[in-house]
Amino acid sequence: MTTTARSHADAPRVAAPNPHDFLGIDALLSDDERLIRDTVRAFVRERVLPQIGEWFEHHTFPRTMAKELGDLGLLGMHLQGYGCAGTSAVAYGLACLELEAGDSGFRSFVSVQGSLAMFAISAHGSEEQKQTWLPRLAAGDAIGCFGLTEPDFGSDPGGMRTSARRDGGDYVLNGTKTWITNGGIADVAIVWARADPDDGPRSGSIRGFVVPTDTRGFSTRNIERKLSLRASVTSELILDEVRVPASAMLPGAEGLRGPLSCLNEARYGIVWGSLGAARACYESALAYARTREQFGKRIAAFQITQEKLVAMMLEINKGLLTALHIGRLKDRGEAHPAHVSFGKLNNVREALAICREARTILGASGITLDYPVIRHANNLESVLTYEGTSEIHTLILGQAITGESAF
Ligand code: TGC
Ligand code: FAD
Repeated sequence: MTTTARSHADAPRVAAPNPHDFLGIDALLSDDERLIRDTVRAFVRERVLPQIGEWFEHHTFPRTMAKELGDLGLLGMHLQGYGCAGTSAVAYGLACLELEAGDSGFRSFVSVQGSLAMFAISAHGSEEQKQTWLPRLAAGDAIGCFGLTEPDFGSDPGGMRTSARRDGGDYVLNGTKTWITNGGIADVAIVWARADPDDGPRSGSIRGFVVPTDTRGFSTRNIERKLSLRASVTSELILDEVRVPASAMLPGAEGLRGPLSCLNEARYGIVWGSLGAARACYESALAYARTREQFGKRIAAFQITQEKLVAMMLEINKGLLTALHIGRLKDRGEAHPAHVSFGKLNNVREALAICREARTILGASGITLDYPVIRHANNLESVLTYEGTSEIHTLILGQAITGESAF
């Protein structure tokens, strides 16, 4: 039997793949999803990209942006009621993607406000807590933060020492939280504490408290000299005999399950968001390679450059399919936390590799803020660590497939 090689002329006439959406994933989205995606993309192009280099350089997140993000309906957008937009998980993921194509600091702001602070109140709060805080947080009139990590308990929050001592009709909070996004600009903090500290370490019940940041004894100290996520405020929260009424406790969250349920939401946003940073770096490297000449040729014509660009394009498309699949599972109520760990581990790891590789294509130009690549690569170092390090997500997945806990 003889075989005849098919030429391109024999192939069915289909459009050549788009280098910016190679697998045509756009076609898998609904009109509503594309509209939200395009709206956020335009916002990032007009309001974030022109100034992000300066904000990153000056280590600042402009507080006025909270209101703009609120006006767009992006804060707590996947939550229902109380001024929240009530979108699908996929739409929320697409917004995270576009925001992080601008800068991880913007996606972080939206993650912490919507998926951590607001979700904690929405899922576990009392009616009074919801009515007091959710509309203001959704509008961007108030800023929220989420205090879980402590100086001695990062990956292992179950060991936390922050305490909530019952005193008559009040609780009195003592302890220190650290690495808290938005801490220094927040109006309200969700503080996780051990509510019966006299029972000893690891016992007792972890509870969440809704703490207005102007409560006496509550103070913050910003963490300076960060070389990553510079367009984001990261702070210590110091709680020194902070007295709150018992009604400040989140009634629906008891044990470590409470804060971890919030992390599922924020981790999900990162599954998408990290690919925004990766896409921005791929596009920057592709554009640069098509114009930069060395040895009398465009560097895009060198095989090694092409290999790098192709590897980036493959991982972005694979990552997007993963994100979309997990998003559709989430919208059907079928996403397990381990699915989210799959996406967070894979997509952040690949996004960071893409940003670093993109930096090499830009040569020396790649190390400046004139191009986005080193900024994104530096940001993703934080993203790899927060919301569960890559090692912790590996162990979550290891446990899911072997049944053995190796923490
Ligand atoms: P473990 O015994 O496994 O679990 C304790 C209880 O929690 C339940 N659970 C979950 N519930 C909901 N969602 C999840 N993903 C859950 N994972 C576990 C579990 O069923 C159990 O429930 P119950 O009722 O039986 O008590 O707890 P462990 O102490 O062994 O820890 C497990 C581990 C290591 C996975 C967990 O501690 C962990 O995820 N560590 C990583 C910590 C982390 O991710 N911190 C993030 C801080 S916030 C942040 O980084 C914000 S950055 C924001 C930004 O700027 O974008
Ligand atoms: P550690 O837990 O000390 O880990 C150090 C190393 O040991 C890591 O490589 C880790 O993977 C590894 N390791 C730990 N345990 C194991 C194990 N069992 N097996 C194998 N390896 C292990 N937290 C909040 O609560 N709220 C926030 O808003 C917030 N925002 C943040 C913003 C930024 C910019 C950053 C950088 C962090 C933020 N965090 C926040 C904290 C973040 O969640 C923690 O940094 C993270 O959980 C890791 O904790 P750690 O830094 O103490 O590292």
